[in-house]
Amino acid sequence: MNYYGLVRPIPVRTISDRITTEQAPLMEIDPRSPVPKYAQLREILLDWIEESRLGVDDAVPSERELGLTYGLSRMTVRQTLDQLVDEGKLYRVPGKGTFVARPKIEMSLRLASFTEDMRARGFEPGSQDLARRVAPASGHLARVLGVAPGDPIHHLERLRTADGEPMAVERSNIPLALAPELDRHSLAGRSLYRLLEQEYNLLLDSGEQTIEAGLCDATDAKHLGLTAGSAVLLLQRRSYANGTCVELAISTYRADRYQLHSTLDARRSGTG
Ligand code: 16G
Repeated sequence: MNYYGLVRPIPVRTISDRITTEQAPLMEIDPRSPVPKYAQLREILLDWIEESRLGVDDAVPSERELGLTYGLSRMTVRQTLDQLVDEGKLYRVPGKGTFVARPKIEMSLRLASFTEDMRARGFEPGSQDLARRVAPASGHLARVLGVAPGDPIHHLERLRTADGEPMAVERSNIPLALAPELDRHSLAGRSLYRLLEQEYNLLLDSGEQTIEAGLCDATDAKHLGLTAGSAVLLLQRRSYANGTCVELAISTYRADRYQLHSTLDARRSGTG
């Protein structure tokens, strides 16, 4: 932890040192700025993190020290730290202090398996079976999967981990007719998509997904090591192989570890 190293040599850049406003990071609190002081301090702390002056798990200087360095009241400093904790940029350890959190994982918006996605990011994917059963499709599930009501459906509930850390609870619904003996294969530490491809020749080639904000219920909170009511991302994904719906997955992802990122295209139709 470079706690002390940090507090001493913070170079304070003044307005007159600036070459351009874009190049010059805001390094001091400007009392005349219309930007509230807690928000200015937030920018400063974000600069420290982005410029790697504060690394993951490094301690942030105490409220008292930040207050002294920047001439701010403890209440203002606390407001900044609270906000950064809420945003998942910092975390608190009671009795120890406030530390820099790991960056969130960007949720893949491609049709990739969890295993593939985690490996691509340098994490070791893991999977624990939570529940498995075969049950007749309700009218709703039958409609979503494109089968007849009452058709047998595999329900697989898995806890997905990255480097051993719980990340998501995934509940997959797969028509039994497409993967007849799926329930005889253990999925612990194994890729479902791989198994579907190798054993049933089902290569998932398209999908659709909705993502919404939600609050974690008590069951998933226990699996994910969260408090019930924590923010989560709720995903519903339908995946297809050659036009046939193979899986409806209903998943709960930790919102403190995942974020969405997409590139935006401003081109409008008709403008070439
Ligand atoms: C993804 C899918 C899930 C699928 C799983 C298979 C989402 C958000 N994710 O995590 O539907 O079951 O990949 O992963 O729906 P696996 O092949 O590693 O078991």
